[in-house]
This record gives sequence, structure tokens and C-alpha cells, in this order.
Amino acid sequence: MALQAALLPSTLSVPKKGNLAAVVKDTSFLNVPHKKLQVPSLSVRAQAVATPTAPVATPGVTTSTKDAKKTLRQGVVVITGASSGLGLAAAKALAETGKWHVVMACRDFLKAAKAAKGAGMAEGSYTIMHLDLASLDSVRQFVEHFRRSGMPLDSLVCNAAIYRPTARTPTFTADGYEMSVGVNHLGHFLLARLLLEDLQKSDYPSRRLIILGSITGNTNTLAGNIPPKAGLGDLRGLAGGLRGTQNGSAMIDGSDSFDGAKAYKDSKICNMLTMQELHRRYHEETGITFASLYPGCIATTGLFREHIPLFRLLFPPFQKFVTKGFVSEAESGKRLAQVVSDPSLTKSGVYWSWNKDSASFENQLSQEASDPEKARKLWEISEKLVGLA
Ligand code: LMG
Ligand code: NDP
Ligand code: PMR
Repeated sequence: MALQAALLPSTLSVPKKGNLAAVVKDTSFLNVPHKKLQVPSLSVRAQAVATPTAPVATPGVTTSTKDAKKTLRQGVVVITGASSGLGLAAAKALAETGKWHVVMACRDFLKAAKAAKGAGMAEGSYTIMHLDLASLDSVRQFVEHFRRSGMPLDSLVCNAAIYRPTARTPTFTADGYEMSVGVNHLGHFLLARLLLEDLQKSDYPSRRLIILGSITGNTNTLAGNIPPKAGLGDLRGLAGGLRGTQNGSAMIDGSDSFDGAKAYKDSKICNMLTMQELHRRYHEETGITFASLYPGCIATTGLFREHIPLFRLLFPPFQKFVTKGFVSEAESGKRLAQVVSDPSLTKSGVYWSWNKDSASFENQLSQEASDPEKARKLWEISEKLVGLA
């Protein structure tokens, strides 16, 4: 059936509005039995559907009032790039609580379906929807499909990323932007901007928009000083459209030569600046929590798939035994899940990190990654590049 779904992309893109809307309507009532709180998968339905999820003992968060017990409906969280690594681990952690329905926004449906199954995620606890961040059209289509599903949006996690560590020549998105910044920053920038409206409509008590950052984009750390170092310069390459050397630079700082490792680190600065700019522009008005995080060095994920074999072999033990910055995929998933749903992590504008005992703390960003003027400029250029201004 999964194959069928892959062969028939319409199963991905044409949600059965009526059914879903009805179920979602149910979920807004209080004290609805847990099974009804499950939002059925759109595309996963093709392979999995009729069977409801395994019953979960505690549906939602329960708060006692004087007269009655009030049960919070299941939250809906969209996670981009949930087909592997951190995104998958967080999807699993959140779905397992029974408090969250996870929308896995992925570019490869089959891979995502296999990953969810392989991770043991209960059928019905997640929905897979197609999203290719390397195409702004795909981002807009995703938003449309998500809205047609009738599901509310309570939390958005911009997690997907690509890293091209050894690339010396750029590749480009469908819209002609350098791929690392195009996927990691511009695609997410458009997604976040469009879905802000949906987050705003949600009646969920704590709505959150989370964008993954990283230590390697922060030059106030040892890891951030391993060459090539991140740096956006005056953003002239971005302003020129990241088109590559013949028609302008493919690097944000306008550099003539392309460096895939730097492009990734630059994109992470963009992610952290965007979170702060969202916070400045929208937190007070909307009450939405904006946050970023460094989940630890998850040295075993697919992020390093393009790195040289020697690196992939040595990097995990190096991080485990030498830097001690290593964190397992499962542990990193729990950390991200905390940022999505822990009642104590509601502060907005924060870049979270964890210490060795896995206790979260508000970390300090580098000067460049917290420069409000740069954030404003990045915002304005990005708006133009994604067609919002
Ligand atoms: C580069 O390649 C690309 O060329 C470049 O284009 C760009 O993409 C860049 O930033 C990305 O990557 C990366 C390549 C070379 O990196 C590697 O292949 C090395 C990865 C790092 C691994 C270090 C190996 C160290 C040995 C660890 C063994 C672990 C086992 C621990 C067992 C402990 C048992 C208790 O790029 C480099 O960065 C070159 C780095 C050169 C390596 C220098 C090694 C530094 C060492 C660290 C100190 C080790 C001290 C050991 C002490 C142990 C004490 C417990
Ligand atoms: P993975 O490569 O395992 O996961 C990345 C995910 O992004 C995959 O699901 C991948 O899809 C998806 N993706 C890539 N390109 C696109 C695209 N064009 N459209 C939609 N989805 C896409 O890496 P990690 O789990 O390690 O990375 C997750 C996040 O964590 C990233 O933002 C990364 O920067 C951040 N991070 C990671 C650290 C680490 O040590 N690993 C450290 C700090 C931050 P597919 O499965 O189809 O390839
Ligand atoms: Mg780094 C405390 C030391 C520390 C930490 C936490 C990281 C995290 N790294 C540290 C140190 C070092 N690294 C040292 C001393 C070296 C030289 C051997 C080193 C090298 C290195 C390379 C080649 N590290 C890397 C690479 C990569 O290709 C990774 C990268 O830059 O991806 C963009 C990487 C990383 N080191 C980290 C983390 C978290 C990464 C990767 C992921 C990311 O930022 O998303």
C-alpha cells in the first residue's frame, strides 16, 4: 500500500477534507475519548488507516478545576524533515506521549513512511505530508494541503536541513537559490511566515515556532571556530540572489568561491537570526513562543551522509570520547520534544542548550547570531527572495 501511495501522488495531495474536518472538530471538545482525538493520517491512511492507534492511558494534559476535570485536546505539531535523525526521534517522542499528533513534513514519502514504521510509531499518531523545501511552490502547496486537512496548528518545528561538507560547487533549488541556504533558511522562512497565521488561530494554550540552530554557527564556541567559520558579511551575496559565480555569488557574504561547509553554517546563523526577528516582531502581539536550540552533537545522523567516509567513521567516537559533545538521536529527540511541549520552556526568543546531565539552559548566541540589525536586514532580503515583499 505504501508503494501504491508513492505511485499515486494524488493520495498525498488530495486530502479527504470532510472526514478529517469532522474528526478535528471532535478534538476541540473537552473530555473526548482518546481514540477520537487521533487525527487520521492523510497519506498514511493509504497504508495504515483503519486501525486506530494503540490506546494511550493519559490523553492530553489534565487540569483539575473545582467542578470538573478539563482535558486539553491533542496538540498538532508539524515537523519538517521528520524522516530521519533528530526530526524522526522528536516525532516519535512526541507521538508516544499521546498528547501530540505529528505531521511529518517530508520530501520523500516512502522514506518517511518506512522511517515512522521502523521507529515503531503507532499508526494514526502521525500524518505524512509532502514538503520539499528546495521548492517555494512546494512550500506553498504544503501550507494549502495542511489547511485543507482541517487540522489546527499548535507547534511548528523547522528542523530539516542539508549539509554539503565537501562541495566546492553550488547546487540550486527550484527557484535558483544556493541549496543549503535555500533549503535550510529560505524554504523555512517562507513556511514559517505563512504558517504564523495558522499558529495564531490555534486555541492551544502554548503555541510554539521552533527553528533548529547549531553550535557551529556560533563563533563564540570552540566548535564555531573550526574552519570554515560562519559569517554573513554584509549579506551582499544573499541580496544578489545566491545565484552562483556567473550571475553573482552563491555565498551569503558575496564570496567568489563556494564552500558547502560554510554555506551550512551560514544557514544556521540565518535560522537563529530569523527566530529572534520573529520574536521581536510577533511575540508580544501573538503570544507565540519562538525558540531555537542546539540539541547536542548528534554525530550519527544523515546530516553527514555527504561527508568523506573517514569523517563518518571517526566523528562519532571523536565527539563521544574527545569533545564529549555527543548525544544520541533518541536523547536529542527528547530535547527537541521538550522545546515543543515542556510547560517550563515557554520563554520566547531563547536559544536552548543542554548540559551534560541533559538539563536545559538558555545559551548565549555569538555576536553575529544575535545582531538585531543583521536580523532585520536578513528578514527584508529573505522576504523579497521568497516572494513575500
Ligand atoms: C573537512 O574534512 C573538509 O575537508 C572541509 O571541506 C570541510 O567540509 C570540513 O568543516 C567541514 O571538513 C573533514 C576532515 C578533515 O575531518 C576528519 O575526517 C576528521 C574528523 C574529526 C575526527 C578527529 C579524529 C580524532 C581522533 C579521534 C579518535 C576517536 C577515538 C577516541 C577514542 C578515545 C578512547 C577513550 O578535517 C579536519 O578537521 C582535520 C582535522 C584533523 C584531525 C585532527 C585531530 C584532532 C584531534 C583531536 C584531539 C585528539 C586527541 C586525542 C586524545 C584522546 C583523549 C581521550
Ligand atoms: P538528517 O539528515 O538526519 O535529517 C535532515 C532531514 O531534513 C531529513 O529528514 C531530510 O530528508 C530533510 N530534508 C533535507 N532536505 C530537504 C528538503 N529539500 N525538503 C524537505 N526535507 C528535507 O539530519 P539531522 O537530524 O542531524 O538534522 C536535523 C536538524 O538538526 C538540522 O536542522 C540540523 O542543522 C540540526 N542540527 C544537527 C546537529 C547534528 O549534530 N546532527 C547538530 C546541531 C543541529 P531525507 O530523509 O529525505 O533526506
Ligand atoms: Mg566539531 C567541544 C567541541 C566540539 C563540538 C561540541 C563540536 C560539534 N565540534 C567540536 C570540536 C571539533 N570539531 C574539533 C576540535 C574539530 C577538529 C578536529 C572538529 C571538527 C569538525 C568537523 C570537520 N566538527 C564538525 C566537522 C563537521 O563537518 C561538522 C560540521 O561542521 O557540520 C556543519 C562538525 C560538527 N562539530 C560539532 C557539531 C555539532 C558539528 C555538526 C553539526 C552542526 O553544526 O549541525
